[in-house]
Amino acid sequence: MKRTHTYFKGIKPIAFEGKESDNPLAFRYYNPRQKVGKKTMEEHLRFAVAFWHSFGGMGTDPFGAATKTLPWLSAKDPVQRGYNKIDAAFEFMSALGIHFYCFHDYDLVEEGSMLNQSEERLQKVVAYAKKKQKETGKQVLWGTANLFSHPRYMNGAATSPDFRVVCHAAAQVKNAIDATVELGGANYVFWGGREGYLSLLNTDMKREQEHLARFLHLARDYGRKNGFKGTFLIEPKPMEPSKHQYDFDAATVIAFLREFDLMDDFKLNIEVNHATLAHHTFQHELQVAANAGLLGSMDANRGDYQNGWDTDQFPNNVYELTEAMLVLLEAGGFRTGGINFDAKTRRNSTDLVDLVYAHIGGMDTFARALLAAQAILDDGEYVSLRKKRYASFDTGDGKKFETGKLSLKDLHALAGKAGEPELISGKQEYLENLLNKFV
Ligand code: XUL
Ligand code: CO
Repeated sequence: MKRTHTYFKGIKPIAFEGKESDNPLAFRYYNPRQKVGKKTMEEHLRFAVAFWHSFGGMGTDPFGAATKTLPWLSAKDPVQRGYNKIDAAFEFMSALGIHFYCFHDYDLVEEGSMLNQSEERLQKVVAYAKKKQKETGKQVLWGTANLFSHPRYMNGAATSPDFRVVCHAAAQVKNAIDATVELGGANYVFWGGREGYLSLLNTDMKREQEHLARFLHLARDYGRKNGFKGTFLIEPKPMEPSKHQYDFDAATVIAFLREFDLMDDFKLNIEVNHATLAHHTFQHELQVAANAGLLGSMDANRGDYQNGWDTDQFPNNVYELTEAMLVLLEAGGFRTGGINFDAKTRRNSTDLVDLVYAHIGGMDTFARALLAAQAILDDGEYVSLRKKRYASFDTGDGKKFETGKLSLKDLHALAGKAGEPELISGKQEYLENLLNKFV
């Protein structure tokens, strides 16, 4: 069962060489052990690889067949393919110096034709992954169940109108939680691509959302009873593949968690391209989650300014990620979460080394953003300008308003007394330039 095969031939461990380096197979900014504030870069960023895109993505799209040859998928036996995929992933993580990975149940091994066959396969591959983790120190950032690919989920999984489908989804989640616990995973994710609807004409939305809440309670109870001490994460997305997904955005998910009493166990996994599909910025979604104390983890990628779908490209926008890193740092950073590259190389990027370039680029971009954000916070002007904007609430009547000591009538009286307030600039361009100084 053990393999010593090399899939990424000729790729030596990627080293930090500094920003003057011409070596395309080196980091220019990501220097894992460099201190940024109180933590090292690797402690801040906690990068993870995504099994589905990086070791399962073949380059198919709705218009065309696979373009990529993934040598670890060439074995005849599905369990052997699972072992080989794990070998490839661990080899890749070692080369990049990435310590975490994320998986769906059926990324680890293909689903069988019967539930018990799938379970047997999964247990074998999980045992192998556990052994590899022991040998290498690599860890699971999060596990999840694929509740969207199989045709049975075409009407939803936990929200399917067919109870038999809900049972299948539950079985998968039970097994995926077991796998996550067995592998010591720090988080368990729910992304509900099919938990939503295509048409209200055939949908009892209220009943479906109650089923989703019931399902999450059962999963939480099972996990807690069976040794899962990590964080449960919900990953918002507004649409695709459902026309309307119930976990639309961070605010919607937080309201749902509050309504159904799930706030103590669940946090949010915010994905860049999901935020932009919801017509928000990534930093907006992070801030909404942070304000509720629910900023759990991130799925890193980027959309496309012209296309309106989930293109899942690797991140490369330092300016935008600097804003995101400001939110993360001000919220105190990750606890159990991290940065999972839920991103894929383009369909015509067909060399294996393209996967290495993609991750180097993503990691360097986040490293630059982290450095810039920390420098902005250390400089302090950004923080003090924002604080100053609210200075009228720091003392006097403004403070009384904040502490609930004034009525609407009191405010009316104060308005009459104060006269028309003078205009105070929001200084947006000044702040944008300030950010630019540090990126
Ligand atoms: C889909 C997506 C998923 C989740 C895990 O848009 O982001 O890959 O991250 O199911
Ligand atoms: Co994702």
